[in-house]
Amino acid sequence: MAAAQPQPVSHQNARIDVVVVGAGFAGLYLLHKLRGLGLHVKVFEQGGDVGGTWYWNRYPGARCDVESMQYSFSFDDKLQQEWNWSERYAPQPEILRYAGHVADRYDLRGDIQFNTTVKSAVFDERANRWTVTTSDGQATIAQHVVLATGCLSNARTPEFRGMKDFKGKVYHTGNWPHEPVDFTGLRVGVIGTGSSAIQSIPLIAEQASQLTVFQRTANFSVPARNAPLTDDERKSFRDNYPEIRRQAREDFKNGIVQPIPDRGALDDPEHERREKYHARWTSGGLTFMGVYNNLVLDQRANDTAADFIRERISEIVSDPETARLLQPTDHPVGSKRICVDTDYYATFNRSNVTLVDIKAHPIEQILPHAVRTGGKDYEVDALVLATGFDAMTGSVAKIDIRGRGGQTLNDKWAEGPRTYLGLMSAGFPNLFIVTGPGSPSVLSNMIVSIEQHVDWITDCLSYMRDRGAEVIEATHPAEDKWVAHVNEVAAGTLYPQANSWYMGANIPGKPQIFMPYIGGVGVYRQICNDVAAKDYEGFAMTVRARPKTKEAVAL
Ligand code: N01
Repeated sequence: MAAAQPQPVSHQNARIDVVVVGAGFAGLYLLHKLRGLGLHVKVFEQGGDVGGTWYWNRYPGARCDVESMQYSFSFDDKLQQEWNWSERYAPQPEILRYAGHVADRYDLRGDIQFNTTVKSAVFDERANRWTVTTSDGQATIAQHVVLATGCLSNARTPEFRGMKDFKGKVYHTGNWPHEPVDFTGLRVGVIGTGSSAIQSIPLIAEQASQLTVFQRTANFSVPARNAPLTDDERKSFRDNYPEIRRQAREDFKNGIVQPIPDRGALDDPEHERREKYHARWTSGGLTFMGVYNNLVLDQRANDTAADFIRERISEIVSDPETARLLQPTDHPVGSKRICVDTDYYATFNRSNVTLVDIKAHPIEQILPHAVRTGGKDYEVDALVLATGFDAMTGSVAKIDIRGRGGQTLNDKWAEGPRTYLGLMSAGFPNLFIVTGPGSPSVLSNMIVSIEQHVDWITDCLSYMRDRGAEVIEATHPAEDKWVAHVNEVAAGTLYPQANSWYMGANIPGKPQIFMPYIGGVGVYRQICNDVAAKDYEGFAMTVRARPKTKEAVAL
């Protein structure tokens, strides 16, 4: 086969100050804020519309696991007063409509180029400009690039022997078709039992004639207790939004307002502990992990919560062997993102649902109409891969990013991502990352973290402009110190014990390093604010080149 010819590249002439990659919630808010500074911004988005993760993840049952009254923008009070969330956890189509509404409300679409993938970004050290090349063959020159590419946006399809011979349809939860998928009367196989599978399995089971779930690792899941929101519930948020949003930013590690735990799990006698777990199980949602303040710190404390969930599983699931398989035993609860479900465990009581243990017997081969494991063939007409993402770094790694001295970001991150504050990586000037590795990102309510990063970046660009600074970059010593701090904080918790995507453990060959910052959004925000208040301590800024000299400013 002839090698693909390189596409000719043509240059866009319009002056662009900032190229933003991605038009999810981060890209939308960035565009709005940067325009407010009077900057010329161009957003490239590979999808056909705004919404990022909510554009791609259209699988049945997809909804947010953070309550919508909190998983929403806070930057404009009129927006949060006017938008009506219908349910406690809004379904994906509604969140996507919200993203579309934001784009229209602030008239953002004109500066977003859809169906366009950023291929490379190369820094020209003489001009102090990035050249961003896109799939349409254009090259855009910009002073700054902001990667708003999302943490879970690079869907991962494992290689199974014989996959190409499979005759039925294959779907990936992270890249679901736009047209409705009807499984009625079909034998469906789902591979994977993470959040996406746990949300979709109960709905697929209602349609399929037979559903076979291939599970490698059992996950902890708690009931969502989703329900329509009442006017009173909406009103109570709206009336108190300033304080609720402040608390989310400052008082809660994960950016979600919830009852504050005042003690550890072992401080209560067993019957009280069980009552508290029951109360959280009954009210539902992610806040189950917030019942005590040491569940992710102390193994014995964690065991009490894990045992409680395992008991609920054996209570719900009728077949003892299926219940046993569904009970996670290989990681502390919460060390992988806890799942939030509607009727997940009960679905295994249906006569048309079978659970297959592919830990004991890994998938040997995909046949034209079946999945073979443990020497047995499970016949399927369609396959759903709920196999997750190359998280946090995957989407960045797909772009050929070259900084100072032509170094690629992929080379620099070969042993794991290195950033200062999750915002910049040394050697890559004027390149920002929103919710990058080394920031709370996926351990938090993403919108809280997105707003914080976008505000910080916007303030930083405004500061630079006021001082005539042309270049900002993280210094190596500041980055080294931050990476060490991120690792040290993670090592003090139970998180690194799990083979999670937080650790990169789901991708064969990916360096295993705990990527998000566990210190909490409040602490982290304060650190970022302090850095800015100390004239961007740990960053170096360079003033605009005057005739032939460049003067590093001591800022
Ligand atoms: O992906 P996952 P996800 N052979 O990586 C299995 C967010 N999210 O899309 O654990 C067999 O969690 C894998 O098995 P194992 C949320 O943050 C949020 O479900 O590697 N199995 C696992 O069971 C979440 O954490 C929401 O042994 C293979 C599954 O596939 C994150 O996205 C909804 C395999 C992947 O689970 C990712 O969730 C959905 C192989 N080769 C997602 N490779 C909400 O807001 C992988 N697996 C509610």
